[in-house]
Amino acid sequence: MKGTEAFRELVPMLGDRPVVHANGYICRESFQVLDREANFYMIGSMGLASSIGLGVALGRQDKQVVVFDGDGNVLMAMGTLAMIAAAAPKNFVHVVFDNQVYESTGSQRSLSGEIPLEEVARSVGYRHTERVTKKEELGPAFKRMLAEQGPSFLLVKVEPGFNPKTGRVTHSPEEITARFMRALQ
Ligand SMILES: Cc1ncc(C[n+]2csc(CCOP(=O)(O)OP(=O)(O)O)c2C)c(N)n1
Ligand SMILES: [Mg+2]
Repeated sequence: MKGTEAFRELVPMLGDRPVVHANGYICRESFQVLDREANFYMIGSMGLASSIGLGVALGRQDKQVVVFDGDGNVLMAMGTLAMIAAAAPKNFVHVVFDNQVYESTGSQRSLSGEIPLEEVARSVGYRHTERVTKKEELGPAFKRMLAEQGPSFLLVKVEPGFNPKTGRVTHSPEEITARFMRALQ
């Protein structure tokens, strides 16, 4: 499945849950499918969506918080997986779109072909982890993630194939922050 297909499948299932996005194409794909006030787009800083999502989950335990992450982002911030597992927020759902490359910067190969990231998450102590490779498995797997106690980790294997003509997130970082905080109120 293509990344865009995966986003089209998951976005309608989000309800009003806050979603923290990793930088690059993850933000851009999701923004293209549906821009939501409850979307926080991390523009620029790679690796930090998971720690921002952890902060939101700990601060707002009444909300289920979703992180849309990339394989390169997770590899860059692997220590954050341990931090999330140790803090063990029940309301934390980590979704990783794994295309095995750093697609946003020219598709340099990442290590996720050799290192199963959901196994890493399981080893450090995420309560629920799954890997999905087929499009028809994705919706049911995400539904299970939303129903389970977290922290949960869903690895979604996608083919690289982002359309570079897809626009960028047009909101400024200040606007993104203000909207996101409004959506959390
Ligand atoms: C600290 C830092 N290093 C490098 C970059 C450049 N950069 C932006 S997106 C990206 C690739 C992200 O890879 P991945 O998480 O796998 O997402 P994909 O692009 O494959 O969707 C890189 C290297 C950056 N923005 N910040
Ligand atoms: Mg990638």
